[in-house]
Order: sequence, then structure tokens, then C-alpha cells
Amino acid sequence: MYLSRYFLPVLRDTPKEAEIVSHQLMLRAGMVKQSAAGIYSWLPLGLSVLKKIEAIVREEQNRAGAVEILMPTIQPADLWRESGRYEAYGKEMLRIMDRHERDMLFGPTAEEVVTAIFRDSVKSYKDLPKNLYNIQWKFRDEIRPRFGVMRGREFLMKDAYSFDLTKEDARRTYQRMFAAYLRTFARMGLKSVPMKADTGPIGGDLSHEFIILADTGESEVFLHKDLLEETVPPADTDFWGDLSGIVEDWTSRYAATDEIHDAARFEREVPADKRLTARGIEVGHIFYFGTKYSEAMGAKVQGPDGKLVTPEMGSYGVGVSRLAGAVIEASHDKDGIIWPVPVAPFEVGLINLRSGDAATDAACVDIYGKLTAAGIEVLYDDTDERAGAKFSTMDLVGIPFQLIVGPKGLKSGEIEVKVRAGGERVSLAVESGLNHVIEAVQSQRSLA
Ligand code: 5CA
Repeated sequence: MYLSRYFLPVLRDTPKEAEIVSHQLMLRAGMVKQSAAGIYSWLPLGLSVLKKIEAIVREEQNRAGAVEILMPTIQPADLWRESGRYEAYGKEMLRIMDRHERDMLFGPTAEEVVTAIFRDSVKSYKDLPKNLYNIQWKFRDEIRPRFGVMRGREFLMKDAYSFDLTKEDARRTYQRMFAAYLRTFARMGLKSVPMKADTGPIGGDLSHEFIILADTGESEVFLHKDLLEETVPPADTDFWGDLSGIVEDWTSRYAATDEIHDAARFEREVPADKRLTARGIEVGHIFYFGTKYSEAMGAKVQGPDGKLVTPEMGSYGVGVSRLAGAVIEASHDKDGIIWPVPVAPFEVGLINLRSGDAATDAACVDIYGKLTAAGIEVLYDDTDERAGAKFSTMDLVGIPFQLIVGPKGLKSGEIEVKVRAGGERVSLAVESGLNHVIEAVQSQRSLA
């Protein structure tokens, strides 16, 4: 992409309304634009990141046996009357009336819709287990939307819903999603820790929040330090095999959010030098709630003995749009964002130090062509801004590798390679600079 043809409305100054660094940087880097409180447009740079996050989430859901569907954003209130949540959900639900005066709502979650789909199409235990997910916009009329996309009113969620014949099968499905979540966040360069959690309006008695540690996190968390060293399941994990060991490794040490923290237990179970109190961002939340919705909505399948069975359910959410902010909270410096390669909007930033100079332009076009042919995503700053402004824009938007090309270096056949994280710059012969960057990008595309 040539920057002169792109749409990158960067801001030099930090917007006053943004309290936390990810919100400030997302506005400054021209990733999003607020449309109303907690409601955003995603501009090209932000949208690229969102799509990459979405793709990782999708790959890991598919790997773990979930099947993608797409449910509507607008739902009929009658479904929620069946489950009994229509009144109970309260003011967070955006209620709408259509022209026929039917009560509708903008979905804050989709347990009811998916249970109705299941009820009307699955009749036999032979079709179980089923785990259906979608990546769709949700609306929650949060009393205090804040921190940009981290606590929005409209936000993109991956929500999966599982149906199993027995409690034991449902527990295995829960474990599959648990393991998939560990991989999902690790692939974005994030260290997530699953923590015992409260179930809130979704309900049920087994639930984990996946938390990444960040000073600006909304909740206080308490954990055993060693959990930060724990490894995530590799890509070739057999998701249909026994995953209980993985879950055991991650859940046998204390980790809890402030909602359910038990200080006495924390002190009893965790040696003093291993106790970590920190702040965290919830990027995912998984629930096992048994037959709460299937029972209320009359979803039943025929069991092996011919008798009707009410399936066991769970739901599994990932905050896809929140993750764009969470990655920035975890990876930035005073100059801007530092994207991990797997979620970077572009992998290489190419800076032309003397646009308009025939030799420099030709060298840049040649490098651009070679990188693109190698499958690398390049943002080429071909504008006639001065060098200093180009450097600060490229640092601000956080492209992981930069190639800096100017007339002086070219005279001796060299370009500069800059690694955004850490900032080291080296001059290399054009071909070796190119190869160096291509290899570095390729090796960092899969972090887990
Ligand atoms: N139905 C269940 C699981 S599919 C559910 O709705 N779970 S949830 O309420 O925990 O939301 C799932 C994830 O969405 C959260 O872990 C969080 O990462 C994200 N999320 C929730 N509320 C917001 C919000 N206001 N803004 C941005 N992301 C949010």
C-alpha cells in the first residue's frame, strides 16, 4: 500500500478525552473514530488489525471443532421472554420497536438465538456434540463506556455455544475451548491467564475469565506468579483427545479476579514470594451453565435409549474489538504502538527519505515489488513529508519492521533496517536488508 493513496488520519497531539494509552494511540494512529459514546468507526489501519485478530480467533475455533455461523444483530424479544431474561437483563439491553410494534432488541449476546436454531434443527444424540460460533457485533448500553474500544457499547465478539449429551461431554467441550483460548491469545503475543470468575447474567457455576495483565486493567487480580511461565498447547494438539492435563496445569494454582477473590485461600495456597497482585483486562470468558437455556426453551434430543434428553450447554466469548486495545496496552512505548507481527496492519514500513529523487524512488519501487512478491504486507511512505515526520508516523502506527531508503545510503548500495521493538537500526546491502526483513517477518508470523 502506498501511503499517498491510503487513508491514515494521524493526530500529532494526544486527544484529551482518552484516558488510557491504547485509546490515545488508537485515535492518534487513525485506527478508529468515535461516532457516539462507545460507538466507533474502524478506519483502514484499525480494520486491518481487527481482521487479523478475527482470523486468529476463527482459526483456533475451527481447530478446536467449533463451526462458524452468522446470527443477526437484531433479535426478537419473544425469544428472551422464553428464556426469562427479557426483563431481567435491564437497562444494558438496547430495546427497539419495529413498525409493527413488535419488541426487538440489539443482541448483547446470543444464547437464546442459538438455542432456538438448535431446537428446531437437531433432534438426535447422534448429532452431538455441536459447537456453533459467530463473530458478530453486539450492543450493551454500558452505563459508562470508556477506554475506547475496551469498554464500548457496540463491540465485536466471538461467541460460541456448545451442546452436549452429558455433563461429562460438556466438560470436555469446555476443556477444548479452554485450550483453544490459550492458543488464541498467545498467537497475538499476549500472555493470558485463565482465572476463576463470576458468571453474572449468563449464569452457570463453572466459568473462567481469560485475563491479560496490564496496569490499566479494569479489575484487580490475584495469582500465583508461576502461571506467567506456563506454556500453551501447541498447534498439533489433539483437540479431540484428553485435554484434562492442560486444564489441570493451568487451574491447579490460585488465580482469581477481585469479584470472587478469597484472600485467606490466596495466603494459604500461595507462598508469599509467589503472590502477585496486579490489574487485568478480560479478553475472554467461558461458561458452563448446564441446561439453563435448553430447558427453558424446550430444546431436546432423542437419547440412545429413545428417551428425550435436554442437552448440556456452555458459551464462550472473546472480545475481538477489545483485543485491538489490549494488544496495544501490552505492546507500546513512548513513540507509539509496537504491533506483534501476527496482528500488525502491515508487516514492513518502507520509508523513502527523498521522494521525487529518481534513483531513490526507483529503489523503493523495486524493494516494494520484491517484498510484495514475497507475500509481505508493506506500507510504503512515498509522500513528500520531511524525514522526521515520516519516522514519527511509522513509529506511531507501530509497523514491526522498517526499511529506510535514502540517496546517501544508496550511493554505497545500502539501506537501513529498523526493528520497531527496541529501535535498533543497522545498515545493510539492499539484498541482505531485504532478506533479513523477509526472514524476520516469516519467523514471527506464528508465535504459538
Ligand atoms: N455469551 C457469553 C459468552 S459467548 C458472553 O456474553 N460473555 S461475556 O459477557 O463475558 O462477553 C464476552 C467477552 O466480550 C468478554 O470477555 C469481553 O472480552 C468482551 N466484552 C464484553 N463487554 C464488552 C464491552 N462493553 N466492550 C468490549 N468488549 C466487551
